[in-house]
Amino acid sequence: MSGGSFSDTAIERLRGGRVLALTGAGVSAESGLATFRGPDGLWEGHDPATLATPEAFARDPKTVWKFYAARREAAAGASPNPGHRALAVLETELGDRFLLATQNVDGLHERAGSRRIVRLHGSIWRIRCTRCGDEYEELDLRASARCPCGGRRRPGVVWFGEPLPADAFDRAAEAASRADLVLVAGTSSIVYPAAGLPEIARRAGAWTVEINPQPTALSERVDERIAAPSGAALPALVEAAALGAS
Ligand code: BJW
Ligand code: ZN
Repeated sequence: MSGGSFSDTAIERLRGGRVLALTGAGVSAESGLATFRGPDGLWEGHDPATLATPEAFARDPKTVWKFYAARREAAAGASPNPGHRALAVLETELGDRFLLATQNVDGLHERAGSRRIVRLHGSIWRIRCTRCGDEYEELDLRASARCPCGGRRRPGVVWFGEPLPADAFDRAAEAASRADLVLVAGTSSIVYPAAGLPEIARRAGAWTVEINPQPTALSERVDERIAAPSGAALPALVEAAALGAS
């Protein structure tokens, strides 16, 4: 599929301005990972967005752990796609003019090479004890659900009603308020506060571009829409700006 045609404004701002990229589950769809609210959006009969809640964990921790164990396994078996890699190229080319704020917890951006990254919703590769608070990186897929202190462990992700990791939203909001260009890729833009970042940027004068094959809650409030998969559109953008050529 074509990567869509970006405006001159987007290309110019990419070449010379500050850029914030905001990503969601759709960016990993072409790596074979399920989105939250897609047509194939059920996991063993459960709505994933309902499983990703403190209430579900309190009621039925085994099912919630099974859901995250399955996602850890799927993510471990997946590879970054050209969309992830294009964002890593942008970071290499733009340096401190670039920041990636992701809602994704799968680690694929990091595996593609992104380092200037804010993880708004945590990581499935981190685990935290709900009793003693011990938090650590756990890459072993058979992570134990019990801490030595006797407490129950949980995935190090952000569920509905929980605050985002300290500083994560502030860093992203600061980048939004200073951005010349915002690229919003692969998100339905219904989950706040992440979904509010493009509006912060736009009010401060940024040009906002949505990359998503489907219209979303944000579509009518962006300057430009690229109706294409991010795995095609983001590399096309890098190429159009003649970045990452060497
Ligand atoms: C493609 C594609 C391809 C497909 N290429 N695209 C203001 C108004 C109303 C409500 C609120 C508000 N502020 C806060 C709230 C409450 C709540 C909220 O937003 N609710 C709304 C649903 C109404 N927010 C919260 O509770 C947040 N916390 C908070 O506000 O705390 C306040 C607080 C402060 C102090 C003390 C205590 C509290 C936390 C939100 C946490 C969200 N967590 C989850 C789970 C994370 C862990 C996990 O992954 O399991 O995050 S829910 C889920 O949704 C996940 C995602 O990151 C997030 C967003 O989903 P995303 O990424 O957009 O995926 P989809 O599936 O929705 O969309 C995929 C898109 O991709 C689609 O558009 C496709 O078309 C597209 N696509 N293929 C490009 N190839
Ligand atoms: Zn503990």
